[in-house]
Amino acid sequence: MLVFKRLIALSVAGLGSLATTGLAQAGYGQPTPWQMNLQQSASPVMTDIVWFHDFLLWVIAAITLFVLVLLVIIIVRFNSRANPVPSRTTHHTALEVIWTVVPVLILVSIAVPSFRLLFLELKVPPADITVKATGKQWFWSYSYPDAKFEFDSLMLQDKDRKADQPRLLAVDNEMVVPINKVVRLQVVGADVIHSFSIPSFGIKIDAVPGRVNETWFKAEREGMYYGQCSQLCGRDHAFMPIAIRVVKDSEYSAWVDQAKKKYAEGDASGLVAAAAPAAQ
Ligand SMILES: [Cu+2]
Repeated sequence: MLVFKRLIALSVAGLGSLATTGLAQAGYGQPTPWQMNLQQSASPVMTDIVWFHDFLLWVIAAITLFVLVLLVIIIVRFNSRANPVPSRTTHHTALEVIWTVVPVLILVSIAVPSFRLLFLELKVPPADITVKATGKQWFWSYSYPDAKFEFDSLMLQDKDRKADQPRLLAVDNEMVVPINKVVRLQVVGADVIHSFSIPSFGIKIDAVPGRVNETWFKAEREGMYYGQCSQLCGRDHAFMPIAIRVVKDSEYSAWVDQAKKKYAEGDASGLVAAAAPAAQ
């Protein structure tokens, strides 16, 4: 019993200390100190992912508690002191049917929303704009095939970073997309396998050399959204963040006009050559 009391005291103390450090509500687009959950959703897919995650958490918690209760009953009621003469029961048809059917029902209730989510992620709806992201050692290039320009996006060094820009996540040239528009995202690797990931949009897709992977997102909230390369890709893997700025339609068209001039062809290819001197 002393062990139980100590365990309870320990968990109460643990919860208390978590509460006082301020169990952080997860933020949008980037991690927050002491974050305890997924980043907040800014796209329909992520909203479903968050729902599915929470739903599974309840299912898992219920199963774990149920098993714990069974174990405690067995320990208390069926130990050799409390129950010196064990029953010799070996079959119980009703019980066996229940413990087969109930888990099947639980699995079906998980499978249905799981497949629905999978199809939502995989089936790209008719897109408003297309952006192609190319993973390179060790930065990303974004190309807007409709507007015909391409540019490189490199992590900002500490000396170039403004106060409101997050360390290791902010970049020099952000990908810009309009709000509430379906963005078809094509992802490819130029040298090795990278992975394109933005937690708040619920996307993570491998960038494989010689193969175009496709996914989509619809940003439902303006602001900055950050992610990181999520496939170990070499020396500077930790330093090739992804930054997407979501803006109003009018700001987006203004940005496209300006970007067409800024990233006029020729400049971009020069940048690529300069930024990737030695792939390994
Ligand atoms: Cu990487």
